[in-house]
Amino acid sequence: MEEVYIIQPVFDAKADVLQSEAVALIESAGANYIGCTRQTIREIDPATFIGKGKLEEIANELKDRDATVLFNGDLSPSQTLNISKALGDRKVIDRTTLILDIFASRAESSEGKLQVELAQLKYLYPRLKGKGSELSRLGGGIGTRGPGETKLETDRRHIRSRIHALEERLERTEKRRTLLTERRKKERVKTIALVGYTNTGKSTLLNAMTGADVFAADALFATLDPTARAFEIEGVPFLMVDTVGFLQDLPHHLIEAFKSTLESALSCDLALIVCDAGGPYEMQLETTLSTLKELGFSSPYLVVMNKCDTMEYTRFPKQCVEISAKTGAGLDELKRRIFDALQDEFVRTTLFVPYANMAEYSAVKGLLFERNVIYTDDGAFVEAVIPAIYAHKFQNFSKR
Ligand SMILES: Nc1nc2c(ncn2[C@@H]2O[C@H](COP(=O)(O)OP(=O)(O)OP(=O)(O)O)[C@@H](O)[C@H]2O)c(=O)[nH]1
Ligand SMILES: [Mg+2]
Repeated sequence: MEEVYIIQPVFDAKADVLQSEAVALIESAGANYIGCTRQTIREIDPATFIGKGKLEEIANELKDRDATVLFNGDLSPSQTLNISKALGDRKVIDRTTLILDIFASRAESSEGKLQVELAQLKYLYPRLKGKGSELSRLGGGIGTRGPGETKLETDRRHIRSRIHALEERLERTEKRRTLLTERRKKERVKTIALVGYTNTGKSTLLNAMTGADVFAADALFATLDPTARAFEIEGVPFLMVDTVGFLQDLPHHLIEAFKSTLESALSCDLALIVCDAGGPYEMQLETTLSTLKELGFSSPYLVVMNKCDTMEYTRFPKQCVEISAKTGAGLDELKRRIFDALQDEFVRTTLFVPYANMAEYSAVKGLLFERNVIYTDDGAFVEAVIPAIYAHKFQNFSKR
């Protein structure tokens, strides 16, 4: 198993969370974390980011080991090269390379695979400036694995044409997806998007709400591709969409790579921002909101505090919905809150349809959701939920 040693640059108090996340990321990539060095940064060394003295110490500590070094931040191509040289030609990866590697192993849809491979190659290309020695420095493992079982193209001469081909194919899938989104909009099924920090339980919640069987695991970025499942509240069908989790300092061009798939999920009627009630939920919420802002998100949202089963008591503002996707606690309340949040979109009413007008009613009844029908001597009482935009079509049947 690939061994990974972390260099953690320290700018402020955020470093602790970033460091423990890096350990989780290493494990999510199927590698083995072996140790860490922290370096407080007052001034960035343009050549090697951290000081030469520190690099000598690390070189010494690792001299008998074949470990990969993760720099838990973003490095320029030449900094990566210089650190690698200072550590005796050791394999050095940065945070983006590691995250991309996990994304590659998680991508399932063909579009997701294309997006990840494209992001990987675009990131790798300028890092393969030199000839043989720099290429071989990458060796195998993290940073060289493409989506699925593929190995990334690491021949600089071939990368350009591969990038071009991927871009063309993505453009075609994008067009097809836009058509699908438009159709969904026309069918007027309301979509609820699950968004939030990685590992907060979004997929578990999707499964609990819809009876789906989506992969959920104690790993970072278990979900990559948006997945949609249908469910009902009060007889009204909804669509719930699961999305990729966010992370602090998620490299900007990673967001860029997923922008198109995320945008379609985020053009939802309501978003549920899922947080881990027992974790650093303030940071999770902040990260999620700022990432959403970057993506141009503007739909209404509810904040959902998940994993409340792990807490002895909770003290969240009452706007938050407290649930446990695992035990099912609070899910009925969540459904109520979803319905309430969308109340302007629906009219709950009871119609009276005289038997003489049944044909007229039948012609439009596909537009509403019947909850209960009671037949009487001269007609039927229909308890229904009507999408607000169609309310006028039922004016003739308003209850007497
Ligand atoms: N105790 C507890 N654990 C939960 C709850 N919901 C989810 N989990 C666990 O949290 C871990 C992450 O769950 P996922 O549903 O994969 O989380 P996610 O937000 O989809 O994560 P990514 O797709 O990786 O972003 C899993 O180990 C779940 O079993 C909950 O309500 N209580
Ligand atoms: Mg998930």
